[in-house]
Amino acid sequence: MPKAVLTISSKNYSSWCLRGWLMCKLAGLELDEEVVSLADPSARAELLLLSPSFLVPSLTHDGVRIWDTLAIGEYLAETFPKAGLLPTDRAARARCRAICGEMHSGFYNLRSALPMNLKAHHPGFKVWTGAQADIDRVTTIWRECLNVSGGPFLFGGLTMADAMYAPVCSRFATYDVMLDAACSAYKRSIMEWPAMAQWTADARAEVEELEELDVEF
Ligand SMILES: N[C@@H](CCC(=O)N[C@@H](CS)C(=O)NCC(=O)O)C(=O)O
Repeated sequence: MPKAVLTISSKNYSSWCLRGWLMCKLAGLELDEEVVSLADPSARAELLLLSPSFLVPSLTHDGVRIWDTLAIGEYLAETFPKAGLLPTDRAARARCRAICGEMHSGFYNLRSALPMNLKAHHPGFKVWTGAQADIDRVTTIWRECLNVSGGPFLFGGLTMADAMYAPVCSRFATYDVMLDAACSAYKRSIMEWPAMAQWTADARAEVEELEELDVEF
């Protein structure tokens, strides 16, 4: 079987690519990374062939192409059931899917006001009320999950939910978001997850910069 290919864009800015890539690492999938620059028109034309939505990440594995992060997680969980992308307990599995769905379809204010930028650090960043409401909901989810599981990850061991919330941890670090002890410890565990540390190091070495996301706050 040919090696899997994950099409991604910037490691510094693309939070969905980070999620998809972490899910592949969790599944133990050996893959080649195909990096496309979304600013480049010829790369966009090529991407259209790989990802009908124009969006990345897009995974090609065993003749199957999947161009949505949540679908990538579900595909990997189904294809590699022993990898633990979903909890084994039925109720925990349902909660895991629910919080992955919440991340996938919500938190618009948080995502737009605090864009992922692994190279940046904005101490004293002023969070506006709309984004704060999203932060409060995220930290409520984390506290509830960590209380039930005992940590260190949302469902004890790593699952696809941790991949979904990993870019939020990096945003909290970038924008100096104040957290309680439990959420801080969770953020630290995610940032120290070796796959996350590897992605972060790659992102910091990346040359491409998007001016609109590198404004001074
Ligand atoms: N719902 C999609 C969202 C993917 C997405 O928005 N990807 C961004 C990069 S983080 C993208 O490809 N944007 C296209 C562009 O910038 O032209 C998923 O779950 O994969």
